[in-house]
Amino acid sequence: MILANEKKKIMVLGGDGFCGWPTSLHLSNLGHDVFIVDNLSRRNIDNELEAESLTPIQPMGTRLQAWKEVSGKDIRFYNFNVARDYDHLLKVIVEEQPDTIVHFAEQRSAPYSMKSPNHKRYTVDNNLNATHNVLAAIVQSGLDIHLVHLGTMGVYGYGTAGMSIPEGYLQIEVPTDTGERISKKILYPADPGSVYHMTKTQDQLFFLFYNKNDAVRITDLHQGIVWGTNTKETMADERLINRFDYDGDYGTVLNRFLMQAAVHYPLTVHGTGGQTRAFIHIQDTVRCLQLAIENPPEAGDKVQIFNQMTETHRVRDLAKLVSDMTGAEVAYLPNPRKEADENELHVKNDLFLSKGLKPTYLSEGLLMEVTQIAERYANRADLSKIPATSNWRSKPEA
Ligand code: NAD
Ligand code: USQ
Repeated sequence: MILANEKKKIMVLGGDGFCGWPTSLHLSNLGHDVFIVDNLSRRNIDNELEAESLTPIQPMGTRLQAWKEVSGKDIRFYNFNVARDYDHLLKVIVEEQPDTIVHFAEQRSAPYSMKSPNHKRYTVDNNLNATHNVLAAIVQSGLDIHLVHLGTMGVYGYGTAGMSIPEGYLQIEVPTDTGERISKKILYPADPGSVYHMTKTQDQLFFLFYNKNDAVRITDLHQGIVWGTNTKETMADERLINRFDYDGDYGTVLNRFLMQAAVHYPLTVHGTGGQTRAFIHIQDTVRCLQLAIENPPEAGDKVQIFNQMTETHRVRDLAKLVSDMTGAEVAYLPNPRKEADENELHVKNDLFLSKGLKPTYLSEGLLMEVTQIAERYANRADLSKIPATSNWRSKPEA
């Protein structure tokens, strides 16, 4: 719990989603005054894809009523499109006067963003306009609001040539025309691997500009792949359960493997499985959001960037881990994406650790996830939705 003078009013954009819902509950539980904005586009995409969360997520009204019964706390909900309804967004900001805006409201699947020209255009339109509208509205409101945005480790690309990826900025030294050497800190060079990831690299430039021009206080969290389902708060009542995506577009690799093991489907490793990625448990995601909100940049500070991840793993090692634990078979499939077959990945995450993050590692949480979620809801699975059908190549390679 927080002290009365630490209580903040927090606007959560995208608060119905996989990260946004448990974050809203966590912040509300701490004693902050939380309200959610979401246009339920993610639920509509489920309708489009004819896929559903493995867990039985409840409509927003039921979720909020359950939270009121469990905690005695109110979370308010506004349903509108942040990317389209600028006037509505500005009006809510001016009336509510939030101290912090947490921005999760983007289309977050790389495969979905690569399905067709229309999916590419929707992702660019939605994500860039959502982020730009929030920044423009903060400036137009005249309020001193701290914006906390969910970015991705994918802005850096995943190849590091042996060095550790720093937290956002790279110290470089370049020669001048007169032969002197000068030092400079620049944004780490962007290297997106999908249209979705490309929108996150552009978000960074929006932040750089609005921070420089209008002194907006911004924290950008470069998050790795989130695994797990529930947090302390979402476990309090089954009506609060979080979403668990397993389909070929929205399911992320480790949660897919856990679900596949539970339904006896061979684990779908793309290519050699040599891709190394960064991971974080959903319980640590909500804790990181709390730490970012509690540690805002000062007026005049440049954009604060934290790497929000706790460990790195190679995809084939994850498959082996899940297979050893459950007896699941492993299938090596042609990779539908264009990505390096094998990569090393070293990432710095000192900033969150120094602020008190105590990571939940795979070794502690995996088995619980298999038995309490994947096996428990296996009867809701539609196995026809497991294959990844979105292809990065316009034509299959010869
Ligand atoms: P999600 O799709 O489950 O949630 C996003 C929410 O935002 C949805 O409820 C959706 O309806 C809403 N939304 C989207 N566009 C909107 C708009 N224009 N107006 C109003 N609401 C809108 O995604 P998530 O997994 O919770 O991810 C949240 C954020 O975290 C994303 O920005 C994503 O890029 C980032 N992130 C996610 C992961 C992960 O593994 N899930 C990892 C790294 C970063
Ligand atoms: N992969 C498999 N088998 C599968 C699914 C994925 O081998 O069944 C491989 C992919 O080819 C890729 C890796 O696993 O090499 C990760 O894929 P993913 O779908 O788990 O994650 P990704 O597409 O990178 O996107 C997810 C979130 C996104 C977030 C990103 C963080 O959907 O919102 O930004 O993780 S990061 O990867 O660090 O950029």
